[in-house]
Amino acid sequence: MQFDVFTLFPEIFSSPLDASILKRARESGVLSVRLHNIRDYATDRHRTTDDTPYGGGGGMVMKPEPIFAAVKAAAGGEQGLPIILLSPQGRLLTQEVAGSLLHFPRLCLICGRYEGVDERVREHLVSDEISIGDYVLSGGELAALVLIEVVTRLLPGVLGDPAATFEDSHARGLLEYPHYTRPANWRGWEVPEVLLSGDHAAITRWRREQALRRTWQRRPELLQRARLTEQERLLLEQWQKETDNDTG
Ligand code: 9D3
Repeated sequence: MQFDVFTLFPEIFSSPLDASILKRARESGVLSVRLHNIRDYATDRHRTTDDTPYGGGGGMVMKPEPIFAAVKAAAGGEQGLPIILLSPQGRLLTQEVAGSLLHFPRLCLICGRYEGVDERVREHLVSDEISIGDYVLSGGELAALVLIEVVTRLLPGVLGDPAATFEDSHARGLLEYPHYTRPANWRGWEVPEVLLSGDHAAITRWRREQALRRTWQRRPELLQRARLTEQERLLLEQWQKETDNDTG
């Protein structure tokens, strides 16, 4: 998978792409990230990439010409090539959205800065607009890195054990169960006995219940779309009755 990233701050990408999973994916050839500095495509003497907004108001807006020129130079008019703007107004990045991007061999990511980009970039260049959540970043770069990481983890051969990916909490639509490692007793804090029992059926049951309970307590909205067994639905009903009794 190839990402072409358009940014005024390519240096932001160095460390994240040069460590851990993203580093290995690049070394193995599964992932390629090409960084394009938008400033290199500004043609005036000061290589200007931003300007004051028409109509007034504070802040600066990214000029359209250098962005169009950069994308044209890197991607030409390649048919069906997604050109994604990272923006607070985009659709929310989810595991499902990441999965839908997987079948493209190549993606262009435009990172905005300042107050945003000239609207004509959106209207006439961009094919998709993605946000990573409802909080304020200084620009699209960290969001682009999040997108690259989320998508890369889904590429075949990137993670060691595909079964582990499948069991990922978010794959099942639930939060994770609690994890423990040695020592079994640390400062008097014990690991739950069932995990030491060697009874794999009991361990699986315990983990399912823990994952379900956590989701119900912390992210109940996830339960609407979670893939649950009949057993799990009964447990939920039972917990709900218990709370209704306690609070009623
Ligand atoms: C404080 C500035 N805001 C004025 C109302 C608007 C604003 C402009 C530009 C807020 C953030 C940004 C820069 N953010 C991104 O480019 C961005 C982003 C984000 O801020 N949150 C979540 N996802 C994304 S993707 C790109």
